[in-house]
Amino acid sequence: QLSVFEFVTERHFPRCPNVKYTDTHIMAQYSYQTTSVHTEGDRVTVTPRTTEMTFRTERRVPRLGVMLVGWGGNNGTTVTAAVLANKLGLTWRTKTGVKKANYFGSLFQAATVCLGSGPEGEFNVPFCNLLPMVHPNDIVFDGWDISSMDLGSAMERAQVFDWSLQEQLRPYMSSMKPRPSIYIPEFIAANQESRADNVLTGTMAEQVEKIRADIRDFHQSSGVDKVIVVWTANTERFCDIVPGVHDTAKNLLAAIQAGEEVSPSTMFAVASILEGCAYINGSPQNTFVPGAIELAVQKGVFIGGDDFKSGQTKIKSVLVDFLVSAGIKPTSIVSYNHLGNNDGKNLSAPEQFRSKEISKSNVVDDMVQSNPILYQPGEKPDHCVVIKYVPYVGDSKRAMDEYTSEIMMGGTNTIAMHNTCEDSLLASPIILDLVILTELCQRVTVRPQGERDFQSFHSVLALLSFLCKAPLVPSGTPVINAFFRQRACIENIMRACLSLPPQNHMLLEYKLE
Ligand code: NAI
Ligand code: DG6
Repeated sequence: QLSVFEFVTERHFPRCPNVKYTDTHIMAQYSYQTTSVHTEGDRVTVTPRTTEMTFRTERRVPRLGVMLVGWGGNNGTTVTAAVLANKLGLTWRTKTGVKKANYFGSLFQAATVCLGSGPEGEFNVPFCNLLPMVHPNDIVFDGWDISSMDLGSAMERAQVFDWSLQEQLRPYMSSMKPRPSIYIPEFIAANQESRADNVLTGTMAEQVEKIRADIRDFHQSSGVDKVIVVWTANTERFCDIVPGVHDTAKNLLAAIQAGEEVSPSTMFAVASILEGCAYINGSPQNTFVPGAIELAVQKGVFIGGDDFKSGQTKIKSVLVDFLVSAGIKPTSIVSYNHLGNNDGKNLSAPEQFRSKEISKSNVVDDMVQSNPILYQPGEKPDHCVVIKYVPYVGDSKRAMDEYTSEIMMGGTNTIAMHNTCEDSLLASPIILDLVILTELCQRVTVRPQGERDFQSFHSVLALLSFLCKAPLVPSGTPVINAFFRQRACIENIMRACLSLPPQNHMLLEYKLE
């Protein structure tokens, strides 16, 4: 599969001097331009800087295996079935007509990038054509669940897909069965206990070893080249970070041996990292305790999270950015939602709700802090998050938001919105984008001028921020929640891999005489 740039290079710019295609790599020379700001008292010094770099991207797209923790849940079954439906090119009839499998909601499969412009206007290409990357149809799935239900029945339990589509998928889905998983009841809501009929026994250390063996087994038996593990199991309560237990990699490994308090999601993270597999946390809990982060850095394995940014929070990261960057001052944000799926049931317990409340609430911080004209130091809008469990609506989540802002001369602007949609159909394309982007990042290395070796991205893969409610970033680096900044980061890094300048939207070529 040719990337668009290869197509463009061969057809239109046959002698592009800055990009070289070898049999194995795309080598791109890149001038990284930044602006460094230094303050001393009232004096501000602004210095433009340019760093020359080489971006190197491996061209061979591997066969990717994805292991989902919580495979039998709504997200797990939906993403697996959606990929299957796309792969098989399924269509199905509903009361509004015939529907066809697609990947709407996926940045890479359903969004485009403007490569540039010419006499015919702007030239947009599918995001996935920029660089060689995994196609979701080629992903092989496996996973674990504390519920033993096969994926055909679990898909029915999820009530996400139309019945006629389920009927077509069931023969394939029913043959998939989740592997037994780690279950420590106090981390998820007590109301989940009746599901837990597929659980590992033994010491914590033995259970981590079993998960590692499962990863190796899947890797070998499926014939995939690499495996990425994603937590899409129930939201856990936060784990207290105890010095001597969770603070370093060594202590964390010792704590697992000693059977101290370590959450199942952290145990999965440890198992994955020790197997050299990237691990993504799709839920809000603090899986990545300092010891898990240190372990990932030591082993050079990517980790990413936290909490898929799928609906209400995604809109928030657009809307608050719009308001603050337009000079309007949001003073109160109230986000209410109700849903009736098993996620909603689990979140009806206070400790699990608290994890979600935290990840849904921090999303406006960077935008507020960016504007000291509107906000005094430490000042924030009121921000209230409510989640209610209403079984009848199932996976069809209803979200209502009210944004109140101060406008000119004491005026008030209130925006209210209502959003209804299937939660798992929003989350599934995000799961795909997360693993596809993580896999791509495993094939990109960068060498700053003057250095001998190519470097990988930091193990804490901040590039995934676009897809996460509470982005995990390396210590000391800025957390960006604003939607378009996050998207531009992905787009511009991918452009850098092709030696293309960042998209600056200046369109000067149309603005001069
Ligand atoms: P779900 O409740 O349908 O699925 C979770 C699955 O995890 C269940 O099948 C459960 O049996 C299983 N499970 C629980 N503990 C486990 C363990 N220790 N090991 C293995 N399996 C375990 O929930 P859903 O809707 O699939 O969501 C999954 C997670 O993704 C939740 O934490 C949710 O908060 C999060 N999320 C969902 C979004 C969405 O739009 N659907 C967006 C953002 C996050
Ligand atoms: C209700 O808030 C349940 C949650 O799991 C959310 O549906 C999920 O985290 C998506 O959140 P958001 O804010 O991106 O729509």
